[in-house]
Amino acid sequence: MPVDLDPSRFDFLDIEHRDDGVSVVTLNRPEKRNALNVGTIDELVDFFSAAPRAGVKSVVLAGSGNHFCAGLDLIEHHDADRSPADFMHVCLRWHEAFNKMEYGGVPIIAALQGAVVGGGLELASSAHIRVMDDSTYFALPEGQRGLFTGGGATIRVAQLVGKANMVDMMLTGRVHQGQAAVDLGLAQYIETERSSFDKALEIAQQAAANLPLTNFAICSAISHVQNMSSFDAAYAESVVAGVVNTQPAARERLAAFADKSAPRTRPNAE
Ligand code: 1HE
Repeated sequence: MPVDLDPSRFDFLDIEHRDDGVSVVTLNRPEKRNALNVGTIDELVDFFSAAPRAGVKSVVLAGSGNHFCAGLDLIEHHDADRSPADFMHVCLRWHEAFNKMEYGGVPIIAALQGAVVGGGLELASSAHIRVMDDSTYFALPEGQRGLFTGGGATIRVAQLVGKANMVDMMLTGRVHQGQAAVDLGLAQYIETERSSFDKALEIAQQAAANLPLTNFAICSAISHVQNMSSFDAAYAESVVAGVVNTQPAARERLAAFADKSAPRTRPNAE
């Protein structure tokens, strides 16, 4: 693993590079409920800027302790007594981190427990897949605190749950949990028998077995295409497919399908 992703460089993130190509990135301030201070955001920018070029095949994003993330570090924010321009720059840095995640091309699976609130939900919604368990709950308490979202919730949370549900969450502080949260679109998986981490790791291992260029397209092109007109999106999709679907390693996988050595796509029960 290149030196710029050496775990010792990170103070606010615990990083484990596993032999299977999965890197586990864990917010490491459980005593602060993993609230996002400036240092943590800086390290997320650093990690996710380098990950696509460092051979990281997929990432499990986790929080230590009983809560995934309590959002903006409200104490740091209070003590800093920021000007409007100061806080705008804080938010721009959050966007830098979260855009690196969403558009970076490396699959990120969020393992969620306890509170996933405010900026914690903005962080989770920048991952490509979210896994929750019985303890997980989602909320946007900014409305009650006299604040507004600044880390991309108006984009990503609104895309997940729809505008009306996001407005409801912000106006009323409504908390979503359990299967209802999955049905709303906040998570794709809910684990009741084991931890969200175990399931997230399993998914990350599955994703790591895909071809890197294919994963790059899945975890970059789909997001970019959503920002385009249908006309331009069709063009971009064709160009990406031209590159991805003719890569030598994909030809090998197609040959395995043709000679019947590759598994067929069938329901899990079969
Ligand atoms: C914090 C933070 C924080 C906890 N910033 N320090 N987010 C919120 O409004 C959520 C605020 N947090 C909470 O509602 C609760 O802490 C929890 C429900 C997440 C957890 O409750 P609990 O009882 O386990 O912990 P606690 O006793 O509230 O907090 C434990 C410690 O964590 C305590 O520090 P201590 O030094 O007094 O022990 C808390 O101060 C600290 N802590 N949450 C700083 N958020 C770009 S805009 C983004 C907008 C937002 O994200 S607004 C924030 C929304």
